[in-house]
Amino acid sequence: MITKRTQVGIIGAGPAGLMLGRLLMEQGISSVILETKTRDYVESRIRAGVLENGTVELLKDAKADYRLKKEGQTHNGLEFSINGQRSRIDLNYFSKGKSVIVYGQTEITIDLISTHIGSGGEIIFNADNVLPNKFDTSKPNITYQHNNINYQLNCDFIAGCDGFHGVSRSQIPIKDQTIFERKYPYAWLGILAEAPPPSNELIYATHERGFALFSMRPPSRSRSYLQCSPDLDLNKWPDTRIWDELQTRLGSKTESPVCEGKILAKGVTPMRSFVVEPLRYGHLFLAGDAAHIVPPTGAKGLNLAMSDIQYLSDAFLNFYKNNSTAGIDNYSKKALSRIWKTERFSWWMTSVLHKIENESSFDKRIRLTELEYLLSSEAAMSSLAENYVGLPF
Ligand code: RFL
Ligand code: PHB
Repeated sequence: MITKRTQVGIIGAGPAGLMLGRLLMEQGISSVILETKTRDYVESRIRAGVLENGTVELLKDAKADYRLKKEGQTHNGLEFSINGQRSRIDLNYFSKGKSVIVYGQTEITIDLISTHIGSGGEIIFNADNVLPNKFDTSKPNITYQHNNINYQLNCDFIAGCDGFHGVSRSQIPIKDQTIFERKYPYAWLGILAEAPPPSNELIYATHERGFALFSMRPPSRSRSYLQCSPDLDLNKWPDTRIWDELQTRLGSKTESPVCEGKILAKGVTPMRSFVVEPLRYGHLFLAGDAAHIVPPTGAKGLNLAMSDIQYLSDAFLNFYKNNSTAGIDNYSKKALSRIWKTERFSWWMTSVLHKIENESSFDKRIRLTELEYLLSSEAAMSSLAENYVGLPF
């Protein structure tokens, strides 16, 4: 067993773990990031695409915004399509000057990894059997194997940034976790295609046949999603069927039809809302998808991981620079307050836009009326815009 030492041991090299490692390093605090997958795998995962201003600011602090500044697309509005009838919400106007940036999570991951390694940060990819230990004491450690050699990483704190299926949350005694969860009876079939999107802004569409989302990956690709059954068989969805369904749900009489092109990736994403409380157990802190999941309809998962990391890095900084535990003591409460507001928004966006099987005529009318109200009320549009561009970090 080889013993190593760092100040903060980070489990997971997703956006949360990478951002934490970067921000700590910028403040002179040491960390080691342990990741179970290969670098190639982590850098090719396709996920989020919409960034709030707070996330963009953190990427700047992390010195990982050099490509984002050139390639990110500012979006000042978004569209809703209801049974083919399209309406635009001016996010910039209703949020008093704010906007979102469209830039893929895949690119963010690549940029964070390259900046971190380029500035001497340590990320161990392909680490096996990563396990946080003794985190109920002030001398925790993480054990792992790498290239068949056993390691023990001693640290002051452990950050569990290992996503929903990671090991960190599962090591906290069940009796000390309170879990809040909602599963949705539908999923998303997502595609990335070599084809221009139907509009230069995102379109959230609800239709008799279900929800569809038309997004993009600048400069030239479209990223689209279709509401589908969680057990959808991808073999039964050849490209032509996907394009037809996207076209139908956008509305066949639309002035900007769906452009077809080579489909580069296809995948099914289940939908879930999940929160564990608290986010701290002794010297182990959970952040990002390890602690909470939102359904992707509001584009919030990555952004929420970033606000956790802002609070957690500030807390560690306060500990190391000012010898104060106030930040780490307050981390869970502070992060959960923003998490729950974002959970509410994501649940609401999801519920009003998706069709459920056997929906009663009353429930359907209420759902459509909610959308009609949204698109006709300045107060409702302001509320949507405030949440979509992101509540303050
Ligand atoms: P991640 O990205 O899951 O990273 C966790 C990392 O931990 C590693 N890991 C381990 N490492 C060591 N030891 C173990 N035992 C480990 N177990 C796991 C994993 O390999 C991985 O590298 O979590 P993180 O960092 O908290 O980041 C969260 C975001 O990835 C997630 O919330 C977003 O992608 C959600 N999301 C969206 N968020 C947005 O803000 N805007 C969007 O537009 C948006 N769209 C989406 C999305 C998620 C989607 N899917 C596929 C779930 C669209 C989709 C389709
Ligand atoms: C995406 O571009 O992947 C995306 C955009 C908006 C969402 C979810 C995903 O709400």
